[in-house]
Amino acid sequence: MSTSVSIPENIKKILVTGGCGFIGGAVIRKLLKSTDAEIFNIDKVGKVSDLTSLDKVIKKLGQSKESKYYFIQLDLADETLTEKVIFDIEPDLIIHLAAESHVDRSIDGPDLFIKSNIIGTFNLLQSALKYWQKLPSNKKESFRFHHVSTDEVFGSLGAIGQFSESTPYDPRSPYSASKAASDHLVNAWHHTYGLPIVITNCSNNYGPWQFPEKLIPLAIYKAFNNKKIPLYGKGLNVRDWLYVEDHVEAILLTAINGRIGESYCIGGNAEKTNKEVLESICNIMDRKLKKEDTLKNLITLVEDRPGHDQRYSINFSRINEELGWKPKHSFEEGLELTVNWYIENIYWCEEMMRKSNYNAERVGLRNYK
Ligand code: TDX
Repeated sequence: MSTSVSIPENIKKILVTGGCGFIGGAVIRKLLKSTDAEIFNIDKVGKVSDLTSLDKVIKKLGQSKESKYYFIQLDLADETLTEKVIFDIEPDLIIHLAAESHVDRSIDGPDLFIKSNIIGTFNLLQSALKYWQKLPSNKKESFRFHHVSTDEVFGSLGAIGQFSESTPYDPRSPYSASKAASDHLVNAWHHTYGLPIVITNCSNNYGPWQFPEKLIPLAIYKAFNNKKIPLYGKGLNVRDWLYVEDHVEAILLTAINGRIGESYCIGGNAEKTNKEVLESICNIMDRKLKKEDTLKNLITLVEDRPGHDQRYSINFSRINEELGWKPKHSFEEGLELTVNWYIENIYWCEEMMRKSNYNAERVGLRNYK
């Protein structure tokens, strides 16, 4: 699918942070296919990071793209090195995705989330600001700092209502609190120092290459291996699901054409209870794997997540009206593509789990009891 955004000629160097993550990797793969700009990936390569998704695409694209892609292993918590790298690269655009992102892990160990998501963003902002202030006026004018965030900063909805750009922040987990803090820092660097920023707040993403700790890939992995599929609480919490490629288009569109200083809410128009999501996965897998007994029998209610947000729903009118974006994949299409990919790449899940010493066990209850 071709992107509906074209990267302007004057953007010759794009710096992506967190390119070894699920969404960051998808952003880089799209950029490599749709621009001749040089792409720099800064990533600390944490526990659940993956380099294979990019290796494959770069090999396919051949030598010409290989020489336009640069990977720098760097933890943004390192203030001095971060500044040096920004000045060495001289980016025209920064897309900041590097973040710890799993709510359950943030419950067990919030420290890493504070360090990566808050201190990391602070260091990147400071370096970007110093760099931006020294740019010549034409480059200064066109430079952008794009911060990728989540709908979880808005808290939890009841049965009705939607999040939009004017919803007050009300984060409730260590993860969402750390993302909310990073959003506030980005806004403050714009209002106080004039740094040209854009923020996007997106709903739940799914698709290929997502580490199998999040609901959808975990459920596919468990079902494939005939293991119990854990459903938290009563399974009635609602999420608004967006196929990752649609999110990537929204990120690039807003990074290039979004209004400076604004935030844009991005959603999938696909609200589902967790129970519905798991049943849909099992239905697809029953069909594909020609199961006699439905895999739905594996779905098992387990203890709820502490502080579990009830419902997320996004009103994405702003990005739709201003930039013409809407999701291209329905939930059914996206889920089919995702299940297909995981069935064909189940070895990738096993390899990732082995590398990160994770056995698809329950996380997120350690500090609770
Ligand atoms: O085994 C599970 N069983 C289950 O019922 C897991 C892992 C999750 N759940 C529930 C919890 C949530 O209600 O499924 C829902 C989705 O859970 P996650 O995949 O962990 O995502 P969520 O907590 O909704 O947060 C996600 O959306 C916003 C991402 O992980 C964040 O990174 C993003 O910012």
